[in-house]
Amino acid sequence: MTGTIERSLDELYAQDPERADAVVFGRRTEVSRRGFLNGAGLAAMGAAVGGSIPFSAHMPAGLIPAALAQSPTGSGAASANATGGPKPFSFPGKDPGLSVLGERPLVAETPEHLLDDETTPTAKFYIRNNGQIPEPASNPDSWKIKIDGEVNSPLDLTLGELKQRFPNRTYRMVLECGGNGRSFFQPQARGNQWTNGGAGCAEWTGVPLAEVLKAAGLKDTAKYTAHYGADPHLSGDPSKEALSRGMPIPKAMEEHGLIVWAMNGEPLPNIHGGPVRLVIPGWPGSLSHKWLTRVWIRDREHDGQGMTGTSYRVAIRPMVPGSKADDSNFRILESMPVRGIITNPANGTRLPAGTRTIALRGAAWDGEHGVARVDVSNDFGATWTQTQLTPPKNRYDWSRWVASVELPVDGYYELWVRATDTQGRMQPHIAPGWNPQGYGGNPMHRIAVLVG
Ligand SMILES: Nc1nc2c(c(=O)[nH]1)N[C@H]1C(S)=C(S)[C@@H](COP(=O)(O)O)O[C@H]1N2
Ligand SMILES: [Mo]
Repeated sequence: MTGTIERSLDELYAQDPERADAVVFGRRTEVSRRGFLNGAGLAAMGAAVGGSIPFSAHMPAGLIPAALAQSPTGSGAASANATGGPKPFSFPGKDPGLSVLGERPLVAETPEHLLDDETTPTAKFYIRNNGQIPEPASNPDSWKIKIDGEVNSPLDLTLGELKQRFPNRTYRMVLECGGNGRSFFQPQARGNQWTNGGAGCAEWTGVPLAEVLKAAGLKDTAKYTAHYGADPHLSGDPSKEALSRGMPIPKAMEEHGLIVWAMNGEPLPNIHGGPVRLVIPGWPGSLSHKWLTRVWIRDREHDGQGMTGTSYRVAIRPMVPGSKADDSNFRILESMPVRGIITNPANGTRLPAGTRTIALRGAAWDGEHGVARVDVSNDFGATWTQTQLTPPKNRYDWSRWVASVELPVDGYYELWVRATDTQGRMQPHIAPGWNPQGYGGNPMHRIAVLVG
C-alpha cells in the first residue's frame, strides 16, 4: 500500500470505492471494477489476496476483500492499524489471543475463531469495563446487596443469604456488549471498535432477579430498575458512577434474568464482576451489572451513567451517517439484533492445494426472538447453503451450526455467513442504521481462505 493514504482504507472505500480500488490494486481510477476484474487488475487483486479468485465475477464493486479488511488472526484489526497488528493479551486466567481494544478502562474482545467452543470458556470470554477494576472480595459470601426504592420491604442481603433463600438456576446464555459490531460502521462511530467478539456464551448460575424483586414486593409505582456496583469511576471521583443502567420492570421480571455468582461452574471471577453480578440476557451487556451492590427500583426511567444522550441508544428516524445527532430522535437500545459468526476455520486460513470441501462451524444468536436459520456462501453471496443448527439449550442460549461447502478449484475464497431471526430479519451486507455511538452493527460475517 502506498504511503500517501491519509484516510483509513475503510473510509476511502466508503467515500470513493473506485479510488480505493485504485489505491489498493494500483489500477487507473477511470476504469470500472468490472473492467478491472477482467483484465490486469484481476491479477493485481489476486496478488494482493494471495491467489486467483474463482468467483471474482460475483464480487461486488467496492468490496474490500476480507483478506485485507481483517487481520489473518480474525481479530479484525482494521486497515488503519494493519501495520501494527493486534497486541497479545496478558491477564491472569485469560487467553493471550483476546484482542485488547482499550487498556484504561480494560476492554478486550474474543476473535471469532476463539468462539469455537459450544460453551465459551471463561479464559476466552470478552472483558468490558467502564471504570476501574475493584479489588477481589476477601469474603464473597458476606458481600452485601441492597434492593430498595419502590418496594414494600427493602432488602439487605448478603450473597450467602441470597444463595440460601432463593431458587438456584443455571442457564447457558449469551452476554453481548451493546456496541458489538461497532467497527463495521462508516464513518467510524465513537467507542471501542468491536468486531464480532464483544460476545460470549457461558453457563451462569444464580437466582432469578424476579424472585428477589417479588420478595421485596414491588409497589404499583415501580417502573424501572437502576443498577449500582463497586467499581470506582475511572477518575477515582467517588461521587461519579462508572456505569449505572437500568431496565423496565417487565424485562426485570423475566425468569432468565439472574443475580449470578458462578460462571461455567466456578465462582465468578473478579474480572467478570465477582463475587456477584447481574446477567440480563438479550439486551445490551451494560445491563448485566458487575460487582453488584444495589438494585434501586424507580418510579421513572433511570437517568444514571449510560442512560442519557446517545449512550445505548439508536436513531428512531434514519440519520445521515456522520451527521450531528438530535437527542430527541433516539430510543433506548433494547433487544440485540441477530448475528451469526464463522468460528472455524479462522479468517486467513490456508488450505492444502486440491482441497475441495471445507467444513464450517459457527454460532448464531439474537436478542429475544430466536434464530430461524443460518446460511453460508462461498461465492460472494450469489448462492447460499443452509446450515444445520443445534437447538439452543434454553432461551437466550446461542445456536451452534455446521455446514459443508464445495471449493471447485484452488484459489482465494470468501466464506460469508448470514443469520435470520424468527421474525424474518436477516443480517444485512453493511452495518445498518448509522448512529453516533455505533449500536446495532450486525453485518454478515465473512472470512478469507486460500486453497493452495
Ligand atoms: N459494574 C460494572 N458492570 C458492568 C460494566 C462496568 O463497566 N461496570 N460494563 C458492562 C458492559 S458495557 C458489558 S458489555 C458487560 C461485560 O461483561 P464482562 O466484562 O464480564 O464480559 O458488563 C457490564 N457490567
Ligand atoms: Mo457493553
